[in-house]
Amino acid sequence: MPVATTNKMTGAKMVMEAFKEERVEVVFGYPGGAVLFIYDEIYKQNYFNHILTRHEQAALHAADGYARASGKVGVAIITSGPGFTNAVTGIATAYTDSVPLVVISGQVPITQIGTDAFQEIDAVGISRPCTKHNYLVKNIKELPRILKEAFYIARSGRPGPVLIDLPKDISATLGEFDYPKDIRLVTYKPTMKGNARQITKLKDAINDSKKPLFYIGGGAVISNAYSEIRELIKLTNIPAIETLMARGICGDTNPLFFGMAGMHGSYASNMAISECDLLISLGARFDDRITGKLSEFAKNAKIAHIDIDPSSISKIVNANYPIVGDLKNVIKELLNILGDYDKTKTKKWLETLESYKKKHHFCYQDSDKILKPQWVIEKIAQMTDANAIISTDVGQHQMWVAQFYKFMQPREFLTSGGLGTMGFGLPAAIGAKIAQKKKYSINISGDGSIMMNIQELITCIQSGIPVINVILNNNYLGMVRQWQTFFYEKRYSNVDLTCQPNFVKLVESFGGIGFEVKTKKEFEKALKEAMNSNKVSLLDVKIDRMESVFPMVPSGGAIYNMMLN
Ligand SMILES: Cc1ncc(C[n+]2csc(CCOP(=O)(O)OP(=O)(O)O)c2C)c(N)n1
Repeated sequence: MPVATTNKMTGAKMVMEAFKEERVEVVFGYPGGAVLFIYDEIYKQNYFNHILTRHEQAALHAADGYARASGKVGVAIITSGPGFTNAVTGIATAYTDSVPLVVISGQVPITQIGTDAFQEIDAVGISRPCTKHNYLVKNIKELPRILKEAFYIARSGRPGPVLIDLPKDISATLGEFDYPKDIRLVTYKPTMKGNARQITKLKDAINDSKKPLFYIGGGAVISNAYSEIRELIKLTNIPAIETLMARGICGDTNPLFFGMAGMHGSYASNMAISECDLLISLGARFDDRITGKLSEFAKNAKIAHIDIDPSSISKIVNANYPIVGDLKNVIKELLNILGDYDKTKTKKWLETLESYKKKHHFCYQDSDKILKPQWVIEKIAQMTDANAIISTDVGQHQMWVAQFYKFMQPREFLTSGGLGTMGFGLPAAIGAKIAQKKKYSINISGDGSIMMNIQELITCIQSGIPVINVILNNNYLGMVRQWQTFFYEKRYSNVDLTCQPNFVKLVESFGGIGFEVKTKKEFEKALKEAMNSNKVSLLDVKIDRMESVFPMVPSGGAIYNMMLN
């Protein structure tokens, strides 16, 4: 008797069906020979939108920006060989910042793997160190399960990018689409609940501590724990600091928030780390940009480390109170058992930190002759009234944004913290605008960084995505210039960018609107116009060339030794 084959479809169609099951609303990608069957199916379907970027790296950053802004899984499709290698920077960027992505790459047909076929590359091998998990699909029968697992693995536990390398012949092969309802992975079971005994020990440690400090990292954003964290801070009166990746968790006007920590962190936050007696890490990973010289880091403190990823606990700094679990759950549990914590205990400690805040806060010497980048950033915050998602590239502008923009909520700031990828900002802003249509999506970039993915302006035009680009133009690879100023006796080796395109004409040639800005008045006028236009725009803002980012902890130094100006 013939077997009913109602569920039979090609591998390419299975990919579409899985996207439907996973409620994917947007896919970013770039076609090529190895993914032609998939693109043929994309043509036929009408339940998700496909955004054609102009470079595979940008497809990955756009999917990443979408994921960061929405909290959902970002999806990208790329072709084999150069399509895949172009995408590696985007995959690695997402991996370092724990961003959930499902990436489908085309591969040469199974029979040609290992033959140096046209556009063959070992995608699984190359991506091994920069994906949370990866698959080479060898049999059509495996594809439904692999698709289901990929979404699950990408978003669960410590999120990250998952790669599915799909040979072209498999995308054309017919098979049964039995999409699994449940996931059964014997070796992968993220711990969601923290150990009750450990949480009680942490509670006791908090009670015993005279100078406790919450050190909040990107995990707080990922686990959507911000309201619990704000409650915890309020209930205990314990001061808090954030890493770059956690900006917005506390809300910048919170009186118990003492700023961003690390190499370009606030004086008060770095002193708080150096003087606290209990450092409570909430989803932070003790990056070297925060710790500085390890032997001097939080020398007087016992360390509590809460993280969903067991391998990150005690990896860099030994934890006295290790707690594996989802941050939101652990904090809820902690809130349950804290009882009547004596809020007055931290009074003196807060006074000390307040005095540090007063002594050195983020500041700059404003000028009416030349635009200061910090002023521009403050103005953007003021004019958008926190109704914006800000993405950045990498360099001085990134640090000024982290210091001077008033972040009131998480997921308002998208930046490549771990890998530090120039070229991230514009494509990430595209993804962000799709995720949060009602908010302004503003990419604040440097004149060096913007050139790394400027072709994506045309993606914005073609897909009707009105991203605002503000270039803080100092005619330098500014951050490198800053290091050369202080640590290489002003030998400005290969950082001069005085030769640059006419950015206004450039964006106009793409079909957007541009403004050259030299004064405060021009800036306000241009930004207003850009915000009202609903068009792709670019503001070329000429800033003080020699402005530097302060405070600065010299690389490898102790974080209490800050260069303050
Ligand atoms: C892809 C990549 N290449 C090189 C670097 C090293 N790098 C870090 S900051 C920087 C300068 C950035 O200059 P610009 O974009 O003009 O920003 P600014 O520092 O002037 O604000 C460079 C080259 C990097 N982070 N990423």
